[in-house]
Amino acid sequence: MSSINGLGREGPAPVVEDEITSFFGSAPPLKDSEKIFEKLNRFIELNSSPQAGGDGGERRIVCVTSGGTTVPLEQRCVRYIDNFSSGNRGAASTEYFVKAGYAVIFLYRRGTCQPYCRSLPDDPFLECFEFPDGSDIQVRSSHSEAVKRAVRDQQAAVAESRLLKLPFTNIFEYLQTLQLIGTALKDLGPDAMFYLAAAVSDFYVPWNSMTEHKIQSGAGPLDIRLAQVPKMLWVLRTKWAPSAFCISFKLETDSKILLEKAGMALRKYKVHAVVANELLTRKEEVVVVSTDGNVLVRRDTDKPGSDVEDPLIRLIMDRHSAYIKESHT
Ligand code: PAZ
Repeated sequence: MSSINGLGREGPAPVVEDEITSFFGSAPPLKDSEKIFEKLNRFIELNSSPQAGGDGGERRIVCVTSGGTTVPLEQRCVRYIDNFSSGNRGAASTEYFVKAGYAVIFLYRRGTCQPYCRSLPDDPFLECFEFPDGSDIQVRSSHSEAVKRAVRDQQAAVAESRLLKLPFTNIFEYLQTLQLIGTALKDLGPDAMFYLAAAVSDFYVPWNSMTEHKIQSGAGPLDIRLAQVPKMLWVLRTKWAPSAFCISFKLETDSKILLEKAGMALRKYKVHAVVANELLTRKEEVVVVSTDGNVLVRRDTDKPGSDVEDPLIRLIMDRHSAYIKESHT
């Protein structure tokens, strides 16, 4: 599945504009794009006022991408190619960014892990409530602390305009929304950050070569030709938001090639760091690869329930601060 989805594949040389124009030109129009654009601009405006940062400065804004993109096989989609990503990395990172004072645009795959919901049971809505003795619905005492914390933190983040959630399902919606965010954040220059933790498909079926209706099984074995998704990271870095601080991720299952591939991505896309992780250990440790060298970041195993995102976000924030300082000198 992941090889079809192309996770971890090195892209071709920086994409030509034709490929990108053709990708966006043939994609189905993004639903509600005007509303999304308005929401984005309002969020950016609120966080760019001199009061927003609390200490006399503007608040920094980070776009966190999270979860995997699907690749539809039919226009009226019944079947699609997917990948493993749970959205845990993006959701956890969002919580730590908000805690550190950032405003977060959380671009997430529908149905994946959400910020502040990680400590809730798997089926939170049905598991968290009860009707004791036929009285009104209430939160089960066993879940009450976790639910209270989740509701309080999520509502505070939204009320203080620190969290804007934008959903996607397929590769078209993801890249179209990322483009809107990229161009909306352009004017923030180095104060904006992209933290691209989503697992993005490398191959797709172009919309205009996709069958409209459900593929029929009677026709025998299925041959599908997948086109390469243009490497939008390059466009993000050179056109949409060239001054933004940019962190990309690299996942591999073979530890022998992980750091080499992360280094190649760093050089090719000129991102400020690549977070390298292995499928099986991704919740325990990551390596931050940059031109300053490689830094191993580990979860604090002495602290029960700790996250690798806690030290990771602290490191990324320090790097972002240094970048902003450097950009102003
Ligand atoms: O979403 P999750 O917490 O299950 O996994 C996170 C991750 C492995 C998808 C992320 O850390 C990552 O490496 N994303 C980029 C994957 C890639 O395209 O190489």
